[in-house]
Amino acid sequence: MKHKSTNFETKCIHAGISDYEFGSVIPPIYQTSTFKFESAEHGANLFAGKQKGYIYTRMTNPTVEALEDCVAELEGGYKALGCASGMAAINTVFAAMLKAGDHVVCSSIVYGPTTTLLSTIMAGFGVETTFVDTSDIEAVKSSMRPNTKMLYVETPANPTLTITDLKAASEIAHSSGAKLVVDNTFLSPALQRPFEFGADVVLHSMTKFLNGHADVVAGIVIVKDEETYKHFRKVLNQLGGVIDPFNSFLVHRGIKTLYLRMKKHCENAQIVAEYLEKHPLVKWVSFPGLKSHPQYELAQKQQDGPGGVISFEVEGGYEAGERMMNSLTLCQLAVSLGGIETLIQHPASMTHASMGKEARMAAGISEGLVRLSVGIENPKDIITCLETALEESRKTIDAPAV
Ligand code: LCS
Repeated sequence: MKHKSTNFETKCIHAGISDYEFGSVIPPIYQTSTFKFESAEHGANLFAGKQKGYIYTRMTNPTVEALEDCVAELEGGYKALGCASGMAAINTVFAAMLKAGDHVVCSSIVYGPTTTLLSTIMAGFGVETTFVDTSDIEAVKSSMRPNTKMLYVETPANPTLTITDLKAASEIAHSSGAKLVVDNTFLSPALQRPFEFGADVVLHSMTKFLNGHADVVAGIVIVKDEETYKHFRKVLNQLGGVIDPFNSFLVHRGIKTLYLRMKKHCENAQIVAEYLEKHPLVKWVSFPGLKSHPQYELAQKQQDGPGGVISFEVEGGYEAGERMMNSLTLCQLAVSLGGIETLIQHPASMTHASMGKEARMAAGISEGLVRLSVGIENPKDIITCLETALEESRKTIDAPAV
């Protein structure tokens, strides 16, 4: 009988299906679009759900299923649905849970395209959204309406790292007859498992920490019960935004080292955040592992670590920040996060540009904010790179006004 460990590092290696064809230790890549039926009757039975088996890869595929079962177990859910990207996962959740006339309460700070999706496409379909600072639980409570079907939170939020109290949020959602959906991308199940605090649906951009190697775009939705799973599966099958077998294999391989990577991401980010906080050319730093983070205590309660993402602002405004980003020698100037390499980007002109300045200002995403995804390099090398770049940024401050 399969030994079920409760230790996360063991789960990263063994979670999900363990018996593969031919005794393969690692899930084989079933790179096929379709599956042969033994007979016409067999095909009909599979379609009718009278027999278990595979039909067509948009519906299910053994390599994809191996990854889905692994992530579902890591999150403590019932089953999962692998998607083509994080945005495909979010679209699947919205399509499965919302209809015209429904109302959504969403964190004012979430990944830019999530905000835009709600305020444009979903609004066009007749779904209204109220964006609210979900770290303010009273504000969340007063935003709920009789037709609110979903409370959507990202915690820590991209890019400010604002934290939402998941237990309080789930209590508010449930007492209003709504469901709590949590984007858990920034921490991964290694550091936060929203179902433990009452969430109804959890989703990820697996492009980030779950895969961890910056070589795949993928997403996943995890649900708690069979009924929801069956409904979501039908919706995903109709929308069509499924993950493919090869990317499933790569993400599954990445997950084997999730525990180790997250530990190192947290350690490195803590060192870098403390360094930045003391630096005279840094205006402010937001990182859940710093006592100066307004929700440090909450992070200690609901997270098993601070995560690997830091946001900060350089003295001297946009120009100084730009000069700093153009002077990097090790950290790479690129969007995305959660990979083994350190990445830096400027949300106002990049990941959150689609929101528009007004919405960014209202949400507290300043024009000078820089986001750093700390990799697993030696932290001394990351700091040396930042030190040189910050010194370069000083030149814009010291330059005489023309
Ligand atoms: N959720 C969060 C929290 C994200 O950060 C992202 C992407 C998504 C969902 C969407 O996932 P995707 O479709 O890209 O797999 N965040 C990005 C970022 O901050 N920079 O580039 C992508």
